[in-house]
Amino acid sequence: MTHVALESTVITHGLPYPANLHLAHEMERIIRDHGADPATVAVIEGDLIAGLSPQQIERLAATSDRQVGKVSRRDLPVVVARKLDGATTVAATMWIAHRAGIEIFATGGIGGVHRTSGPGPSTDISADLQELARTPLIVVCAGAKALLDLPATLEYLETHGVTVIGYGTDEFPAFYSRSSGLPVDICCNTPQEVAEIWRAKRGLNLAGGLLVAVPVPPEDEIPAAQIEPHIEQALAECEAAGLRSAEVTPYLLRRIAELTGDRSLQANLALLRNNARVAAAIAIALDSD
Ligand code: PSU
Ligand code: MN
Repeated sequence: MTHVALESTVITHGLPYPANLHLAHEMERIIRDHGADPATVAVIEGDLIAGLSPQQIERLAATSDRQVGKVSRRDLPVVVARKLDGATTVAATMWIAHRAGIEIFATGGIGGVHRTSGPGPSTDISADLQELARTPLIVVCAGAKALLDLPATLEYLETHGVTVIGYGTDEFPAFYSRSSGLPVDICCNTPQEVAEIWRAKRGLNLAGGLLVAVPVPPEDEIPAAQIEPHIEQALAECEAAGLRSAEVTPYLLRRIAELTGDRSLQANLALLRNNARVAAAIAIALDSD
């Protein structure tokens, strides 16, 4: 069995209904069509699940107004103890997927180091980055949104020993945009190349994950200059509203989606489908050694 894990915060907090529901089912279908098995991850009534049923996906997707909490590593003991539902972030999905014996995970954008308007570095650093440093899983993403401090995000990953692979690119992609001007550690052009690096990492017993960054398909790209004014507006509104901690990312995601309209939603859906394809191909390559 070659499983590809999928997260659920993107379903509850990252995309509007019903596009989120269709996308969640579509990513599973793409993975199956490539000969691998999807495992969408979430917490349901306190149980950690790697492989939601279609009904469970529907239940998460249809919850409006964030009735289902966003669950990162620190929230896991709380939702388990209280037998709650929870939508897992990249960090919590990695932890649960690894525990279930899964080696690869497809998502859209990872969390990172937030931008700061004041002096000095930001202290808002997503738990996704820590998780990449400690949990052994291949994470396929489209980079990270430019609402984050991308140079600081890549430096954090470097400091913590996370190899960043550009898939068909030398640059770290910026989610809606294919390039950020920031170099990745290594470029791979085939699933086999990624599988070889993963095997070497395992053979060396090196802790932590491997980040595979895949640019959004060219036809769905939104140039950085078009997104940037909207990002700046959303960041200013977020600061004015005094939002902190786990509220920041969902607020920014929602606001940028509102400000950029249908085009950003289409780009978001396209890159998620693309990442499901790439992750499934890598999963098959891992399986055939
Ligand atoms: N970035 C996106 N889309 C998302 C997320 C981030 O472009 O859906 C979600 C992911 O689940 C990610 C989480 O793990 O937000 C990060 O939240 P925070 O920054 O609070 O760690
Ligand atoms: Mn944060």
